[in-house]
Amino acid sequence: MILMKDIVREGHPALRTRAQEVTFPLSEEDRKLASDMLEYLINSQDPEIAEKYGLRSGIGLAANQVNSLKRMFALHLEDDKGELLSFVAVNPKIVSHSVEKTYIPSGEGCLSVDRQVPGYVPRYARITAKFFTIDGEEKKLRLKGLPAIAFQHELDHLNGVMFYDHINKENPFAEIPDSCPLERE
Ligand code: K2U
Ligand code: NI
Repeated sequence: MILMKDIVREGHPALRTRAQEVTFPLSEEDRKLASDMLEYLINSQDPEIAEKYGLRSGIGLAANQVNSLKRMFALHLEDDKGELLSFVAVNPKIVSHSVEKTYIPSGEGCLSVDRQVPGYVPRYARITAKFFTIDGEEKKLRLKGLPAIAFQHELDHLNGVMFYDHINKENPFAEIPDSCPLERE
């Protein structure tokens, strides 16, 4: 199972390296990595397991964060209708997005960043995402709200981008044009 010791932190070159496309069929190693990443998120959201193993809760995890430069990430969260979104996205892309932006009023965090970095992180409010499942099936999803934000946060990781790269350096809480803050649950 993936533990916090397996998650690389700021300063590790993997977080600033573009991950490479994965070829199908996935190798056994890649299938295990995908399964381990999703398992981490599930474990991290189980209070007993998270406590027992000292896991930080996460709704997304990208391969770069476990020092693997493959274009895949796991997401495990509920959407605003309470539907569970739980999958590993392979070779993910955003194929279209809204002009409107969104952001989390309290800012974003990251399992690879052991500090608070205050400020608004502008994200597209709605996206159409395309990716492959670990079995090579192409999926197309329209996402909004926290799922859309999480997808963009994880896709950034595959491109060596950290959430704070998007924060306004002069004024971290400057109003974001044409944006609407994420509604609290
Ligand atoms: O990639 C990661 O480090 C996991 C991130 C993903 C994420 C950050 C901000 C906004 C969306 C996704 C977080 O650790 S997941 C923790 C979390 C939990 C609930 C809501 C937001 C962030
Ligand atoms: Ni992150």
